[in-house]
This record gives sequence, structure tokens and C-alpha cells, in this order.
Amino acid sequence: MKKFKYAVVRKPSQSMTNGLTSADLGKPVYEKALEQHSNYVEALKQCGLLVKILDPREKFPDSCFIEDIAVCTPHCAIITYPGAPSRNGETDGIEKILQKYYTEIEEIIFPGNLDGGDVMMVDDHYYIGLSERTNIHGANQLIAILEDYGMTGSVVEMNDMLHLKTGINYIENGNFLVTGEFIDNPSFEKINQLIVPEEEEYAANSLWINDTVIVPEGYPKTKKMIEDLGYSIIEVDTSEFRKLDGGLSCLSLRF
Ligand code: CIR
Repeated sequence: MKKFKYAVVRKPSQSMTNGLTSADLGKPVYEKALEQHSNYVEALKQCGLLVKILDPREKFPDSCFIEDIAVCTPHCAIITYPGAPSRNGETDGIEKILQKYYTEIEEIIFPGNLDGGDVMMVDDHYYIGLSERTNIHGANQLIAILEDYGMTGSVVEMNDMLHLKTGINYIENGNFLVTGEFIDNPSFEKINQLIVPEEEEYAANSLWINDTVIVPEGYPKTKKMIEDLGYSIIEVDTSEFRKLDGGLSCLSLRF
């Protein structure tokens, strides 16, 4: 099944070594991050996507995590209002880029905060995590926009993780990779949960694209679980992005 046609990514900036993080894994090595990023782009291309690569922005150390600045639906794109003050300005210029692909572009406005990493698309429904980066104003604005275009949204209470998709991701065909606080979250009681073991928690952020699942390198149990379901797998090493709490989904917009 082909669902996505395009991806937009932003090359990491040298300033990424000063990116936000709660991980205690040391600073990313820039050269290594660039190499991993280019392998990631190759993986997206292998999944059949046309990839637009944006220039690095030194002013914004976290700007390679482009997923957070927009929500791209089949009907419209929504420019977010990122919840971390150091990331607010990252949305500058994204409208012009998205206009090449979309005629309908909406935006989240103050006092709404919303990070794209908190938004999980499941067909026409969007789950929105109320994290430290996404508030109820942002979530409600997004739900109203989605409804204008015939889609729906609902909020998910959360306590521990950075973003919703840090701990739960939809890999289509009714299958969700789930870990940590989301295993027992009432919003996800009725779904088909593929439980990612605690020691492989990071791999819950694996990325479905057109029937291939891109999995972070070094998480064999999760990889096998996904493979056993019949998906094709591409492994990409994201160790340098993990040092900044970033995973595979964070590094692109896909639509
Ligand atoms: C941040 O804290 O904002 C970045 N260091 C990591 C963002 C990861 N993005 C995502 O999960 N969508």
C-alpha cells in the first residue's frame, strides 16, 4: 500500500550539540549525525518517497527534528506552535515550503502549544498527547481544524514521556508499537498492542512508510516482532539523535 509520497527533512546543524535533552548519553557527534541523517534519507527514498532536504539552521539546535513543527494530513497541513521556547522560531519559513505541496495550510496559535511528535495519525483519527510540549489549547485547536476537514482528534493524558510518539506508534494494519506509560493508558485499551520491552523502549518509535517499517538499529526483539508480522524492515542507526531524545519519526514530515 502506498500512502505517503513525500518527505521533508532538515539537515542537522552543528549547533545540534547544544540541543535539548533529558538523556544522559553525552553530546552527539556532528559528523556521525550527518552520516546517520543521510542514511535515514536513503531509507525514506527506498520506501518510495520523494525527499526534500532543507538546509541546516544553526540558530535552532533542535531543528532537524522537523516533525514537531507541522502536522501533515491528506487534506491540509497544520503549522504547529512548539512548546519549547527555544524551538518556537523553528516554524519560520515552513509555510513557504509546505505551499509547494498543499493548498490548505492552517496554524496553531498562542496560547496553544503543540509539537508534531505528540500527534499520532491513525487513518482519519489523530491522537494528541497532552505532554509538557502540547497543551489543551493546542490540542483543541488541532481537533477543530481536523474536524473542518472531515477528520477527528482526541486527547491522550500522559505523564512521563517527552512526546506521545516516544512511546506509541501506529504501523498500520491495526498494529501499534506500545511501551511504558501507554500500555495501561485508557486511550489505548482496545487497540492491538505490540508491547516493546522496557530495555528496547526507544524502538517503539519505529516508522511505517508504505509497508516498510524503519526500525532503529540495535533493538533485535522489536525488529523480530515487527518482521514476524510480515513487514519489510530497514534498520537505521540513530544513536546521535537518541542523545537528544529524538527518534526516527522526529526526523521527517511525511505525507
Ligand atoms: C526536543 O527536546 O525537542 C528535541 N531534543 C527532541 C525532539 C524529538 N522530537 C520528536 O519526538 N518528535
